[in-house]
Amino acid sequence: MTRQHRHLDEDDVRVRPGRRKARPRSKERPEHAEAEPAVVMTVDRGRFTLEKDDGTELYAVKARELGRKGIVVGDLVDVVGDVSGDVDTQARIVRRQERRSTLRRTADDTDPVERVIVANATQLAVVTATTDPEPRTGLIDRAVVAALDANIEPMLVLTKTDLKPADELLALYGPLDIPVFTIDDRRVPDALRATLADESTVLVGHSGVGKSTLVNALVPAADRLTGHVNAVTGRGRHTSTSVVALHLPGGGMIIDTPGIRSFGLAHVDVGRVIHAFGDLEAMTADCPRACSHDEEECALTSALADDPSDELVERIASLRRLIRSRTDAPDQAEAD
Ligand SMILES: Nc1nc2c(ncn2[C@@H]2O[C@H](COP(=O)(O)OP(=O)(O)OP(=O)(O)O)[C@@H](O)[C@H]2O)c(=O)[nH]1
Ligand SMILES: [Mg+2]
Ligand SMILES: [Zn+2]
Repeated sequence: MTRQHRHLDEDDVRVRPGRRKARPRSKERPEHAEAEPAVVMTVDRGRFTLEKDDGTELYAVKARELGRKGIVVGDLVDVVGDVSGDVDTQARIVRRQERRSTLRRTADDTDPVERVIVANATQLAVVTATTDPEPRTGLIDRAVVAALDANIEPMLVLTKTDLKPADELLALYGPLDIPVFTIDDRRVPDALRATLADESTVLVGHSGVGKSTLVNALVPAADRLTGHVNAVTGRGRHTSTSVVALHLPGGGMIIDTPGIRSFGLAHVDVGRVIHAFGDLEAMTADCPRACSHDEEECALTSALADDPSDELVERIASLRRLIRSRTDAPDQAEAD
């Protein structure tokens, strides 16, 4: 709409309010009625790669009317303009569909700026190497909490078991009752493939743990660049620099992300974490108001006194570790 048009409209309203010419939106912007649905596969400095339902890839920018509304990988959008997919043509994203889920993190726990990592994921796989780089349980716990908060199913993928067995991590995370898979020398177990089928799974973890290696094993055509881990520092090289979604051959999507150092949880309400543990939540009916579930007066503490079985002890300890991960100092100071 030009400036002159807008001015005329205002005049109309002022002078003859009852007789303003009706101008249906569809006539004003006929192209929006023809908008086509697409999914965002990559984002690179304001340029988006989209894929239409028929599999056509196209490039697009955000239409001005979207304003500050963020568009991230996984978003379902409506796109207008040249949607032929020809190189050198650009379409415009005019609408963002409602999101099924929004995975966010903040740089640290006091950072008010939330970064949306990905939209519409149904599962989050925390990828952790048994060694090279050394596992850090803080990041695992925090990523699990962020997933639970966002209504995304968490799972663990433990890589490099050919270099070091996963026993310690398996013992630590077993009681949480979330799916755990191990990867021996880059070989993807069938059970992991089955769990990823027809879902939209985002991979999250430190640099060098093998996220892109896993993507390449799952999607032979992916050709994701992989790096190596520095033998002296034990750190990855931050080989992947942007979020990329890929289709799995059997259906579903896998989303590769750049390695992260920490997972700030400033935006998370840990009160929601316990909902993911139905058996434990059922025991919290007699908790004091606003119980953190990590305190002496908590009903879980008395439940433990009644039933001090190893299973319950470990399960409650695991839940409380997750709850505490929100207030523990994040692995900030640790370098990438
Ligand atoms: N021995 C062994 N090496 C692995 C395994 N999985 C991955 N690697 C190696 O680990 C290194 C890092 O792998 P990447 O896939 O680049 O790691 P990434 O998580 O994508 O790292 P960023 O992109 O930096 O976040 C590469 O040299 C891989 O070959 C495994 O199961 N066993
Ligand atoms: Mg990578
Ligand atoms: Zn409680």
